[in-house]
Amino acid sequence: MDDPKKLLSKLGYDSSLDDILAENGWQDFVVARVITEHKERYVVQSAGGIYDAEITGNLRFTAASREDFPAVGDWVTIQIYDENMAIIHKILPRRSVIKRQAVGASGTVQIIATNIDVAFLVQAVDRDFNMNRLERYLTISYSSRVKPVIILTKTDLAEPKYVDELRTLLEKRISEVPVYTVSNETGTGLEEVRTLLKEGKTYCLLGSSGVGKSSLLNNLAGKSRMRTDAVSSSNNKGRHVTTHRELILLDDGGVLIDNPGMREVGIADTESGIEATFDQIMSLSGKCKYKDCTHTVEHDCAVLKALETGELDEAVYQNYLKMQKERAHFETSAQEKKRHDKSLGKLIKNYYKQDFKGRR
Ligand SMILES: Nc1nc2c(ncn2[C@@H]2O[C@H](COP(=O)(O)OP(=O)(O)OP(=O)(O)O)[C@@H](O)[C@H]2O)c(=O)[nH]1
Ligand SMILES: [Mg+2]
Ligand SMILES: [Zn+2]
Repeated sequence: MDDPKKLLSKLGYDSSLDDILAENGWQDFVVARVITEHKERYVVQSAGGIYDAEITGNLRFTAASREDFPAVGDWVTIQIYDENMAIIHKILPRRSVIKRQAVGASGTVQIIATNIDVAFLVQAVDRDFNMNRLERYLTISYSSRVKPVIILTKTDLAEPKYVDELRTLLEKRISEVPVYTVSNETGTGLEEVRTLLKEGKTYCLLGSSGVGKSSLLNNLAGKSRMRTDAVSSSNNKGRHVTTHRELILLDDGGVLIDNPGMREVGIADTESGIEATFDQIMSLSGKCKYKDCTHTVEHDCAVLKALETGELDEAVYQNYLKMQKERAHFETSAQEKKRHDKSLGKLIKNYYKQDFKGRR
């Protein structure tokens, strides 16, 4: 068995967390990392072992939003009360948070994972390959301040020439993001990905269902840790093999977080993420005549000019517009929600005031 301190640092613990514990007077608590989550029930790992955990009533009571609940990847303080049971008291400040805008009416922000160093953006080179989706994942990584790495899987199913073409296309459209190609079937390219993994660092696997995230994790772990499944090509719609997020500590160092495939990747508050993703447009925009140029109808717009000359790719431009629109929509609905909450708060306050007056 590993020495406890060593195990924690393998899990990603570093001394900056010691300072946080000291500042808050939490040194006497046991520190653990959240490794899975099922509807407010958690599994946490500490130096001493793995525990089923629940949050304190106080934590639940004071939680104002989803972000106040523990998420996979979080460092938490716990109190162990049985051989394998624990209570989560506090969530330590998060170094990074990967989140997305949930689809549907609720429109809430969903935390995918926290305290991540690198996001592996996984796409298969078969018919799943989709540049726009990749740009979405990229935007999410940048706005979470997590370094992205693109991993193309299932290279055994495509002509090598096609894989090369994709790589060239990616290097042109998404510069400065490393691209790796692997086959989970034949093992080609796995070694290169393995060299990326560093002890004490956390890697999050993101991508659609069936692209081979869990297969990649198993290959990197050197054994089967996650269930994978043959998604038959006739009915692969909506069948997620992985059903919950899970954090796995690799024997050789490195922590991997596997996720259920995402069908829709809504972007949330990601102005800076969009800027980083569409860096070509951003640098062009410096030459637009108007500072607040929207690059749609303005005269002397450097972006529109580059589009005309072909210097800027039409597809990149269209995806940029689409994501800006979505962001604007997100911001309006977030503002509306705030306004609504505020007026609701006022209403309640007034109600109580009246109530008290009435009684007097
Ligand atoms: N030919 C080939 N098949 C692969 C490769 N990687 C994964 N697969 C197969 O693709 C299917 C789905 O793989 P998973 O690893 O379960 O996919 P996933 O991304 O974890 O899917 P979800 O858990 O639903 O998000 C399985 O049948 C795998 O055997 C690959 O590189 N080549
Ligand atoms: Mg999976
Ligand atoms: Zn412009």
